[in-house]
Amino acid sequence: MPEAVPVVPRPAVNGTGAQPPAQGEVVDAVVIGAGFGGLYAVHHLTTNGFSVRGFEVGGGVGGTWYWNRYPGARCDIESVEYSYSFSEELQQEWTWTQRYPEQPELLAYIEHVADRFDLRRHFTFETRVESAVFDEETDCWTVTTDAGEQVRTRFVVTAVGCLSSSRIPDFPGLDRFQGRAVHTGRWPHEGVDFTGQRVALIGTGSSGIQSLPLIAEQAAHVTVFQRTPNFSISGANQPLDPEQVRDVKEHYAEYRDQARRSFGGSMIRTNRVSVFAVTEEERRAQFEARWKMGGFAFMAAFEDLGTDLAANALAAEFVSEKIRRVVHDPEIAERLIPTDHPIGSKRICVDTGYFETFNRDDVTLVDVKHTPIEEITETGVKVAGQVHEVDVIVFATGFDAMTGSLLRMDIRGRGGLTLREKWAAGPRTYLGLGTAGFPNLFTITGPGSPAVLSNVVLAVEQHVEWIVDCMQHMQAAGLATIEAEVDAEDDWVEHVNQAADRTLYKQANSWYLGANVPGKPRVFMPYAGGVGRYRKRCDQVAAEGYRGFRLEPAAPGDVGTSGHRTAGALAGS
Ligand code: N01
Repeated sequence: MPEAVPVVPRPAVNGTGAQPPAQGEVVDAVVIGAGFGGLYAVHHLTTNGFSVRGFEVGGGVGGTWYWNRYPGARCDIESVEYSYSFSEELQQEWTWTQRYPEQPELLAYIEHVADRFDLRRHFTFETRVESAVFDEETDCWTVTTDAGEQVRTRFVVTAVGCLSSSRIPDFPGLDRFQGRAVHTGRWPHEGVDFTGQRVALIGTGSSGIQSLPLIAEQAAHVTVFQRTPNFSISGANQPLDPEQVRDVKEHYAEYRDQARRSFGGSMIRTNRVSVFAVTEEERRAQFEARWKMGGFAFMAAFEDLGTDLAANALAAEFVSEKIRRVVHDPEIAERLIPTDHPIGSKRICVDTGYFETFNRDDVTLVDVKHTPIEEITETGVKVAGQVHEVDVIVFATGFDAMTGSLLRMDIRGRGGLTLREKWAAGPRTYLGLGTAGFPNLFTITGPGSPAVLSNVVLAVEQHVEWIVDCMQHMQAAGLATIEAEVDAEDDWVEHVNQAADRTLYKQANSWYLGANVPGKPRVFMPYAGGVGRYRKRCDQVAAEGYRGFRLEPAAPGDVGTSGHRTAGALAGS
């Protein structure tokens, strides 16, 4: 029986920058990113005795909520659900004020978590990980940052976020624009004062839809450049009722358990009835009731809305009617109604007053589907030969989703294979957690996992807990590496595809498929088989000795004195 792998003593960490990084130090894990995933990874790893270095590009914690500070930025999952469940004390002591929290409240929550669990000291901020290279001799990764620091580590845990690589399309003339240009996903911390400004808003996904009403309130004029209309449902946002908060807090364990076993990772209950099994009157009543609930609850009105095109069309028609009723100008209403994709096949937008904003005299809608943006000029945005003159351009043009931030780093596994090479035709993972050829690399909310189709906070908790359990198992069993097997990975990729084929997701040109990035392989990246089923599968794999992963002890004679390679042994080598 091999002896337990010693854990290296906690390394000197840079934290808020007070301590200089030690060159060449060795840790158990490097965690990349200080959003929801990275913070919990660092917390769970360190409380279980692992030594950790964290790196974060931003100047503080928060991830998505650090960067997305545009007006109207808020979550589309209810606050009482979009929060950590790992600490009962935390759940009880934090009180949300709104049904869908705004960015400042979300950031305040994450900062509170970082302070409460003293997590900042493990991170080096304003530092980008440039590369991670696996050394087969020592079973160790070398992580290099843009500050030139190198850290050797047994494990690399990426928590880089699925929507963190913001993207401005390559519009000709972009550099010539003399006004101000901002991207919603990299919003200036000091805010943008739109008072008296003529604004171009390019993009009508969630970010554009959330920001338009507030920008329009301030600006002199907003021109919205729409390529594809989107389905959006009012969030019916409101201050939280203290009674409801009390109830949730009282029954948190039960609610969380329900969410973990659900399809979408939330407490929304799907009405397990086909839309065709009810009368037209009952159908309307159900749609209406769900519409009043607001947000994602609408798509759970009937069980077949996400899988049956005819069922879906009924839901789409109901929402289209709502748009027609809100937007006064029938011609503009028609232009705002999506016709090219089933409702829900792109992530539903949850808005506050989006469609109403088009009734304002100072808001203009410009179609850029049939006549795409030709160029950005010194003074504005040119479409169909006409320059729309503006002072500010807001790019709400989205992200290189799910793989962008991973592939931006130079990650090299066995034989020097780069992750970019391996994923050239689309990401390939086993359970979204690991990828063959890259031992001891874990991807929190990686492609092939359901994270982006669910409540991402519960999703990251599940991944972090699975990863730390696995590392503890390896520690106890004296194992040096864990790596996805090619066969298991192939099977999982096929399973992910089949799960998507049972839905309508592939019928939209969405970021789920990489369709928003020219040249990106068209592969449906998230797992659409449901959060509950996915969790069961991950647990089963672990219970069966990490079936589908190859676990290996260190070769005798290699680094380390106890017959297996360890960070501790490496630290002393
Ligand atoms: O990005 P998007 P997003 N010319 O990719 C348009 C999450 N999120 O930042 O659809 C003209 O959805 C593009 O047009 P098209 C949420 O998961 C959550 O809005 O490609 N237009 C589209 O309209 C969401 O799904 C919240 O034809 C161009 C827009 O830009 C995800 O982030 C809030 C263009 C991009 O929409 C992404 O949302 C915000 C071009 N060349 C975001 N290129 C919450 O509520 C792109 N577009 C929690």
